[in-house]
Amino acid sequence: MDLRSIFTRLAAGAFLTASVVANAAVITVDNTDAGFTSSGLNFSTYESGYFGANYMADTRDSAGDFGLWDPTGSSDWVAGIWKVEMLWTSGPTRADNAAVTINSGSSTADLVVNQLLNGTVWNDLGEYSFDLSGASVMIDDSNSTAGQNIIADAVRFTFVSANPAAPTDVPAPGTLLVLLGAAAAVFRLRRK
Ligand SMILES: [Ca+2]
Ligand SMILES: [Ca+2]
Repeated sequence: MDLRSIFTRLAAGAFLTASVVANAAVITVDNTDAGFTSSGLNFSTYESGYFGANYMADTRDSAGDFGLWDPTGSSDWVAGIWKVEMLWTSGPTRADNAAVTINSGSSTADLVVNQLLNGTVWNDLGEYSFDLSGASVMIDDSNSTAGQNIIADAVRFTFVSANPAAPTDVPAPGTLLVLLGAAAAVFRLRRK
């Protein structure tokens, strides 16, 4: 095999690896999906660039509005590290301080998202370690002031890696000392 064909095969292998990564589990939860729940939000198609059939906007001056995306109903959902991205539509009344809570199932991370910026594109909210159950992303209007509204459209979860497992097959230090002691005893017996 000449160098050129080796490089061609290496390139094909790299491409295959890249495509496997690209095809890793991606779960998109839209505001019209079963995994989405909300309170105080209204459907809208007023601004373009939404994901799916529509998006939802809050009622501004009434408090307690929220939208929640739960990916755990998907057959692709597993415990592990997932990248979280959120899409909203652009508009002049968007909240610049939307409260977003990432719930891992056993702990939460609080973010503040500026929805006046980067509308209609997937916005990277970071990578988080999630449990098998209880995982969700929630947006609410607890930071919003009069005239601001939060937008709930779609959240995309992309699998990154499994959670690192705790080692289970390493002998405890005491076990190792017992083994060394036994080896020394055998050695002494042989010398006798
Ligand atoms: Ca939508
Ligand atoms: Ca509100």
